[in-house]
Amino acid sequence: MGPFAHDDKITPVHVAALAGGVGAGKFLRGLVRAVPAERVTVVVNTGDDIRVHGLHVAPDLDSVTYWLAGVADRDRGWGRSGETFRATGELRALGAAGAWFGLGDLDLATHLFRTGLIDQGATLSEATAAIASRFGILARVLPMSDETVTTRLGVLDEAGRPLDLHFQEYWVRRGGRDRVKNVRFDGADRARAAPGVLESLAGADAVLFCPSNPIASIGPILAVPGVRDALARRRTSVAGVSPIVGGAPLRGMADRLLPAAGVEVSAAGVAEHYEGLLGGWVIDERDAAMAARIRVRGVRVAVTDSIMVDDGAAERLARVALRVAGAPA
Ligand code: FO1
Repeated sequence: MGPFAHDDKITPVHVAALAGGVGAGKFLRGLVRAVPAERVTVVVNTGDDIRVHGLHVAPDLDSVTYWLAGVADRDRGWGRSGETFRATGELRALGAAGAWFGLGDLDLATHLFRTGLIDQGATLSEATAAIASRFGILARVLPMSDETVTTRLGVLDEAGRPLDLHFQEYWVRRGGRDRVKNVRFDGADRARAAPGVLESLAGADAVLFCPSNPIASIGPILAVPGVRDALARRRTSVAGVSPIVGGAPLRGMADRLLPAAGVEVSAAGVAEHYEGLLGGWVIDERDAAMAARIRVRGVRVAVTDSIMVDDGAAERLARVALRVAGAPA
């Protein structure tokens, strides 16, 4: 421990975090208790973004924003608490093409506002900053890129027919029932990292991988040119929290996507998938037996209770992650 008390917030640490959906939201609430929020930059996946009813919907940017603002729906995992779905109900009655995607009435305001700004010439980064500011968020929330990158899946349906689906069509419209054969990030090779992304990944004292889906959430961020190199160059102070506990994701579809990428569905399998990028890896107590397998790859391992039952648990987990990254707060 440094010269300051354990629970103070004056340790001068800057942290960058790579983030996706609900696991990231919970973790980030803990991180901004461990480190002053002004010193946290969150780089967010936009591969799930989709146009619905002419609106730019950015599920992971919104998840991060709503969780940090304390307005997320903890049980549903996405969207806002106290939400109603009257507009979506009406759109379904009208037979609107995109109405399979449930947009809450409060959430709709975010998409209307973001789309309006973008139509007037703002970048996604600028629109994101405006939304974060409305919610009083002190952390810097950055999309991974201002350019369009789209996560698409090659799947086989129940009859064995091949389909090519947007991530949201796979997960929401079709309920994740198809067998995933491959995942790709269309547009990633041409995309440029958004302003501040590569700078924060290079300049932070620690970079943390949130416990997010390694394929659908972290995968698109790593596919943006320059991101992998920025992490590999400072690998020793990069650490992650395993999203896989006891051989399964706590939530979501990582267990269906990891095998399609040839990755074992385990805390060790994900660490190996991030090989060359990680200096430290946090695994749950249930996976303690895997620590040696990860350590032989030159990665420091911390074993802890990683279940974020509340913000206090998330803060403890964030402190463990910072410590294993070599930047205790
Ligand atoms: N998930 C669902 O399971 N059903 C939905 O209708 C749905 C709508 C939705 C709208 C806005 C938003 O920000 C997220 C939404 N999600 C919905 C969650 C989303 O599909 C995924 O969980 C994330 O993209 C993964 O991080």
